[in-house]
Amino acid sequence: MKKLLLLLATLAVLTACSAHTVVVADLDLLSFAQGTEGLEGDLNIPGSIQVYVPDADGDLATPDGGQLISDLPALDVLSGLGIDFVADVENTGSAPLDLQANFRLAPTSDSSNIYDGIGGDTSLTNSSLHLDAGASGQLRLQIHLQKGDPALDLVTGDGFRLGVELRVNGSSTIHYQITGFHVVLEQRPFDLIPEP
Ligand SMILES: [Ca+2]
Repeated sequence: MKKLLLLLATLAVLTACSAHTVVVADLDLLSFAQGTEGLEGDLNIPGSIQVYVPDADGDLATPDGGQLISDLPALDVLSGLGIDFVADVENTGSAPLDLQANFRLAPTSDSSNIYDGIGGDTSLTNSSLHLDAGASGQLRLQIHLQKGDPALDLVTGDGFRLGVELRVNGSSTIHYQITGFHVVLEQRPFDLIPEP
């Protein structure tokens, strides 16, 4: 009887596991970058600027296709997508600054501009930060999409695109460093079993 109970308990655990999501990939997007170019630097803010990271066209100030993420297994059966972006920012000038960040997700086909609302790109979340002269702060964007969220439909077997639009207002200078950009892919083990 003890054995049977143990077996039933084991089955219950296995059943629970099959309905759970598992993390299948934890991507560190910073490892895709070429050195520190675009990840750390100083910007002069002459009233207002907009920059787009990661920079895909050699100019931080122009919107582009962002970071293409592809060639990963089972992207078409994702049950969840987590994104975590962190940037450390210091106001190195003598006037206050306001920063706003907007996270974008787009299908692979939207290769020229994932910030214009045309071709399928969408806004995922916003974050803002006020920095007095000499102050430091952290800009963080965290998202967890789950099955049923329309934004997750933009992720297909071909991949997807990601990017952040940063707007800075004020007349000062900043030093910035992007310290984290992780993407976590989640799947249900059941979905990974090929249909006969
Ligand atoms: Ca677009």
